[in-house]
Amino acid sequence: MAEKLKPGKIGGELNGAGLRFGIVVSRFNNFITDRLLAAALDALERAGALDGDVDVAHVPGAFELPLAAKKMAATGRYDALIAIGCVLRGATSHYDYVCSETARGLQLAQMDSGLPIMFCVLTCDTLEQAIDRAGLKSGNKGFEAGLAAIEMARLSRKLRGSVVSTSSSRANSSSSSSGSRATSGKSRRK
Ligand code: INI
Repeated sequence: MAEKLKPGKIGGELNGAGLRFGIVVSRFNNFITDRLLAAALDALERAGALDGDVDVAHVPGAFELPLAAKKMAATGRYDALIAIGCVLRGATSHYDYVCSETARGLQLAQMDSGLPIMFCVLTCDTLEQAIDRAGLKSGNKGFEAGLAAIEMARLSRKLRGSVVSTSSSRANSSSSSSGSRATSGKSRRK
């Protein structure tokens, strides 16, 4: 019988100390986005992030989040970003355009920059649904985004030029002088 395969684990620990975070938050529906922001900051603080390591930028609405996130990513100052917004369905198709372009733009910014960007944009049919997700029945999506940002920042640091310790890489490093570096070790984000 074959032995059980033991895959190497690459984890993103929930330790925010020494990481830098950028948060971009929409003022539209700020009754909700303020609560998401407070919970995201709470998650970062509880996980050890420091005051000077977190910046918050405000934009008018969710539609403006992707450009601001892309510009924050381009500064090279951050380990992860969190984009916070709340889009509520109205009587017209405006909602659909704002939702789809915001999601698409944030994913593009993330993939172009190589920087993790958390999607903390509520897309709800009613205000009640949004309230439920900003601290009531369904928890707080801002807190979840804060934790996800830390995990992705840690994981990205590991995947960016670090030694991944697996049983096979340990075996290789003992038989090869080049060791098991996944990359050249340069600190490029992509
Ligand atoms: N922006 C939001 O963040 N949430 C909304 O619910 C919303 N609605 O419903 O219109 C909204 N619209 C504004 C949009 O994001 C832009 O700020 C605006 O179109 C200017 O570009």
